[in-house]
Amino acid sequence: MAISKKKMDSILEKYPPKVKKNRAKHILLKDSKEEQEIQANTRTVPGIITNRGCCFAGCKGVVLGPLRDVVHIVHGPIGCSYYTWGTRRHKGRSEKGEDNFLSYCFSTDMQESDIVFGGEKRLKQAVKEAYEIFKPEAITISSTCPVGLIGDDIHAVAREAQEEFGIQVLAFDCEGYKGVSQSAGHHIANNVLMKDVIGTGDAETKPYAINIMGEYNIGGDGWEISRILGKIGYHIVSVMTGDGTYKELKSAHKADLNLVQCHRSINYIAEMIETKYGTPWLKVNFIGIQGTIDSLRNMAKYFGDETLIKKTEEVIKEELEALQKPLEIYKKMCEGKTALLFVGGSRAHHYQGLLKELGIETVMAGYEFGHRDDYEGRDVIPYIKMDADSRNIPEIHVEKDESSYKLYLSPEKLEKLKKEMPLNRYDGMIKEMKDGSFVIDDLNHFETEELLKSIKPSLFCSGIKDKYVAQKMGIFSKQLHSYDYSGPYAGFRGAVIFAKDVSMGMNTPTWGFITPPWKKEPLLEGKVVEE
Ligand code: CFN
Ligand code: HCA
Repeated sequence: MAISKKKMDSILEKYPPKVKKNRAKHILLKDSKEEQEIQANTRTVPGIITNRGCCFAGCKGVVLGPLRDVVHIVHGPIGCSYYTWGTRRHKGRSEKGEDNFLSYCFSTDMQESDIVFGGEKRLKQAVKEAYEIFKPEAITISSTCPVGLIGDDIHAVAREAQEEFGIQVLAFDCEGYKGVSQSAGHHIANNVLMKDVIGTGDAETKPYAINIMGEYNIGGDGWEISRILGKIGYHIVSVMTGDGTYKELKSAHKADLNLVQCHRSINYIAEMIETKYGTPWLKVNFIGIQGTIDSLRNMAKYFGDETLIKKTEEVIKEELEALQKPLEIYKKMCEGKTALLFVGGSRAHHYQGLLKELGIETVMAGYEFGHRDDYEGRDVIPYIKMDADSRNIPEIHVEKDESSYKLYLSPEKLEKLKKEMPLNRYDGMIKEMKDGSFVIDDLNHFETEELLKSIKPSLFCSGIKDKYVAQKMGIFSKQLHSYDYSGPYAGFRGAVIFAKDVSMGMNTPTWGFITPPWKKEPLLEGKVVEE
């Protein structure tokens, strides 16, 4: 059941007036007749316990962490390392004796004396030990909050170590307090990888060379995507960064096309590669059956090769045949159910198509830290190379300012491009949602509880911080960050696994043994609801 504007207002009524005013800007009732705006990527009101992560989480945890042939040293007291050790489920496997350091947890474990007298010596020693014991391809150093406060020069340590050991040592100023969420950390990681790593390799590439960007192999998602792309005949140059390697990343500039799965975390690299090397990027979504099909078709269209287009259709047909039967069973168990989604900066959008395919309606959705373009969309023109040829096309006008190229298209050309390749416009979440449903940014625990009580969705897709709040209310909660212990959920086979998991979760008799709070305590209106 969706909720009314009146109900939403009554929830906000509980806040002091200033907080209410702030939160109201982050909440939007979808109305397709209007051009809608939402406030996002702003500081959470102090006092509200937000679900967001920090800058360090976005840099080291999200973007760097999955690179498996690199030793990632966390410079700081041990907590930041411990609490991020293995929880994100970005899987990695190595072949032919390659390195894989993913299961390790490297930290300088700073003590009080390091905070008082400086931690550079300790960091230097940690880099030395890591090099001598593991001999990795490269080492990263990520700063946590106290490092920024005491002013350790991690760049000087990295430079010295780089000279001494002859491998790249990359330093990231990703102190947790920077920015308003983990989003700042994505940006910091993107900048350094682009500046110091991408473009330094010279690996051989084959035809149809692509990078898969913003895909972190959570629960094995990237493996399923690679399986499909491999079957069609694509050559994957690098994956950023799920089950990815530093070695491959160095030659990422040699791909013909960049696929962007999670726009939020990797759009910076996608755009910088486009500007520097002229490689276009294509927004894809391999979550959901139609999403996967559309993405594959758009890729084939980009290369425009008849054999590739034919092979793509063959693979789609074969994959669809294999999943039809199991999917029918799960669809029956999902039909008519409702979902409330609150995840990160892309999945609350990406999963809506898959849910719809199973017959589950998304009645409310929001990001923790998405930016306005993740909600409202933006125009991208990924398949026009900014090279001499395209500059000669009369309706495209390219200008170069100090730092980047700008592409101007005539409105007619833009309209035509949008029609030709629907995924080319990065649509954002709002467009996906049904009229009358709520979009809500940077949700918090108070609002989560009130909304769950009012909406009583069949499914709450969120993370570890609020999963059990929902389940204690008798509402099945699926972690869309870690997939609990399951996955992959991407691609064709992943769609069936997701369907199975949510069918079981929503239909288990367990929920009948729990008395939800709305049956025993007053709601905001002060009445106990009788059902
Ligand atoms: S794997 Fe990604 S898909 S990278 Fe990002 S925005 Fe996080 S870690 Mo949690 S699951 Fe989540 Fe996205 Fe991109 Fe993951 S929705 S919050 S920072 N995210
Ligand atoms: C992070 C990582 C996280 C947390 C997941 C959760 C992840 O934000 O630092 O809150 O359940 O996916 O592991 O988003």
